[in-house]
Amino acid sequence: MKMGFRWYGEGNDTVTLDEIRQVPGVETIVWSLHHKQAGEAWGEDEIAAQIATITGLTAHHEAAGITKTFDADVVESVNVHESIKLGRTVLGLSRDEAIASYVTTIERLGRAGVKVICYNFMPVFDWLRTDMWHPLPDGSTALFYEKAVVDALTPEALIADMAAGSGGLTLPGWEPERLEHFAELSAAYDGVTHDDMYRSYRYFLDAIIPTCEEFDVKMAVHPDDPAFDLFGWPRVVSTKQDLATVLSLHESPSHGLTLCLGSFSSNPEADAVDAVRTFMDRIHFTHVRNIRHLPGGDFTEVGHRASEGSVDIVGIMKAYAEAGYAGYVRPDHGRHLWDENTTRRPRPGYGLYDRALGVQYLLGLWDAYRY
Ligand code: DNO
Repeated sequence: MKMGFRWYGEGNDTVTLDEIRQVPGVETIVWSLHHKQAGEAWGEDEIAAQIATITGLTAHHEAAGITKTFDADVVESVNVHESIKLGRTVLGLSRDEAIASYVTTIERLGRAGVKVICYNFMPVFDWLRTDMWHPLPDGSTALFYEKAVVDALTPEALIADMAAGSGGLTLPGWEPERLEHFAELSAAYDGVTHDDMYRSYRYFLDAIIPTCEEFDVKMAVHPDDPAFDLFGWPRVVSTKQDLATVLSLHESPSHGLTLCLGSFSSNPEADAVDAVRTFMDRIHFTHVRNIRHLPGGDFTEVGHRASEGSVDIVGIMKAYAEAGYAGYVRPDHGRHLWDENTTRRPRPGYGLYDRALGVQYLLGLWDAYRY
């Protein structure tokens, strides 16, 4: 198992690489080129520059005797254009044009040494919460999902709300350029079924997997978050059955999962440990975090420790350790602690401290079960 930590890039993250360097056990920086739009091919030079920033040490490090380095094996995310999910031209781009750009990006990332690409297949937008700074009893804040709020809101109002809560930073998968076309996108999903989505998904995989195999890149789909349909749009990576269906669309080992246990567990019926054990061979990357279910379909995010929430984090890490899991892992959304609630104001869920605590908890369990 290789421990990773998500980083949004210089000038785009309140956390620095030098801070992450001091979190014991972190070997991999999970990165992306966040300015790239879905459907746009990533340039070789910009890929090389970002990898150099992540993996390199400067004269300042040398002078200070700092030698610890990271690898840049995991990219999260390369976003999938809506035309690919819909199987037709949308926002002026045909699905085959969008796929051609995606293939170019895979090839360039593979040549640059990237091993895993995380992505999602959610209609219109990525993860969703109703409050980014929900107060917890200990004075920290965390991401919160209130079902009644989502049920009562239009997607447009929700987007305005999330944009306001994001502290001016772009949320992953919520590129402003894409949201400008929200009405068109929303209409494009009218009448689209889950089966239609699976058909488009298979077409996408058939088109990209040969390149993944050639360049030794593993595609790793992230579950829907939350893991159920929203606003009547078809989400196809939510339940255990969905994960099995998705994996059956292409048998190549280059097609696997980013098993995000927090997202998967947002459906109270989900059994996270069972999913880990069932899909172990196809898990290339995993996000391990905890949430607590509340009455009425709400949930709050909490610290990583099992007893803080509803997700069996101990059982999850035991399952990985017993299988000798060799893929990548990262802690996920942390609470916001200490100066993060006052001066630092990180990206919601992506502060430094609680994720650093999470790393230590996950590695503690791994070490205890592994040796
Ligand atoms: C949320 C993240 C997701 C994830 C994408 C993958 O914090 O886990 O935004 O990166 O869904 O494409």
